[in-house]
Amino acid sequence: MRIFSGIQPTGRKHLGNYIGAIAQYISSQERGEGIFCIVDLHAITVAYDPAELRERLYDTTAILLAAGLDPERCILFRQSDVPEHTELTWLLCSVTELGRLQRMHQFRDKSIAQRELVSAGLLLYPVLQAADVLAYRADEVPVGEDQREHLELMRDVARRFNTRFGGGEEVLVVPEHRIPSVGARIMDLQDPARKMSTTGGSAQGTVYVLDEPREIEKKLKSAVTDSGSEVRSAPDKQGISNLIEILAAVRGVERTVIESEFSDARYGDFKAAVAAAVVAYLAPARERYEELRADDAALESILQQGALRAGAIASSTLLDVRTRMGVGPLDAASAPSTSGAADTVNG
Ligand code: AQP
Repeated sequence: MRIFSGIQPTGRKHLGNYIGAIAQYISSQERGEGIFCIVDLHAITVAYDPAELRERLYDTTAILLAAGLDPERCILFRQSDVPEHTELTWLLCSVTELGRLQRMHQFRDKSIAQRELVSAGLLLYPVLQAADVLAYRADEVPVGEDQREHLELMRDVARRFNTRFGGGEEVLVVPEHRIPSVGARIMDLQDPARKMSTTGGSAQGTVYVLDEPREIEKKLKSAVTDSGSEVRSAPDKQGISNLIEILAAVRGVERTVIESEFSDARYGDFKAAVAAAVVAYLAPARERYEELRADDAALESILQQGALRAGAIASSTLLDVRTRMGVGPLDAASAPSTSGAADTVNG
């Protein structure tokens, strides 16, 4: 089983990213061949600072390693080091419906939030995401709930490609999403109607992976709840429901287990228990992070080794795709090398 997922090197990674995505990456190393990509090309679709992007990329690499990704057991690389991703994006544009891209929730939300330019990249974001996954013929994609719509598009793109160019074969694997049953959508602690988010949330309502324990406690203890007193999930109790979700995800149990355990608890005591659990949950990653982040050269070396391995897989898919689409010469052996990753990496 091949598992692929990408994560943006934007902002500071938060508890939603950790529970919805990173924790799944770590556990997937036990289940199959994990390929994880830090998607710097996605990050340039909204306003950004070039120097900061590079720093954030190393930050994100160090967080993933600190959380438990092991480059001996998975492939970890930077998207822009493997040019097959961008080539496949263009090729897949020919089987992607424009109207569908324009209706994507993320495109609509983010284009409204843009103060200056709404870039074409923002519209094509889901096609690049499809290319990321399809280039590796991945079977499974661990993501949070907010990515469900993009995953559906990706599956349709793969199916349409296979119908149009596959000649009856599944040239591109139609991947399954893996959205956790608990913790798929962690909400902002101050505004539990909105998801915890890098760009759209409140600072007080967002727990960052690298927050100090005291900061985490403060944020969780001041989480918005309701005027009731029952620790129970309900549509009109979004704040408490979110805290139940967080504690269930952190402990790896069902929500009902948390509801039974805290059925007689007061909100204050419940919040204190959630805070303690989150502090303990994030502590190992925070403690390992500083040492890993201090060594840019070591991080760069891990990414480059990962890009070499990723490029070898992606270039073989691209050869197949190009041939099927009638792009380039028919004789694959005479085609110019598409292994740009190796060129990039070897400088
Ligand atoms: N609140 C969340 N709950 C559960 N999972 C979440 N994810 C994001 N937010 C939540 C999952 O995290 C992974 C990485 O997301 P990304 O690459 O989009 O990184 P990001 O841009 O830093 O994350 P945000 O917070 O989602 O940014 P905004 O809101 O600014 O676009 C994905 O698998 C995602 O599902």
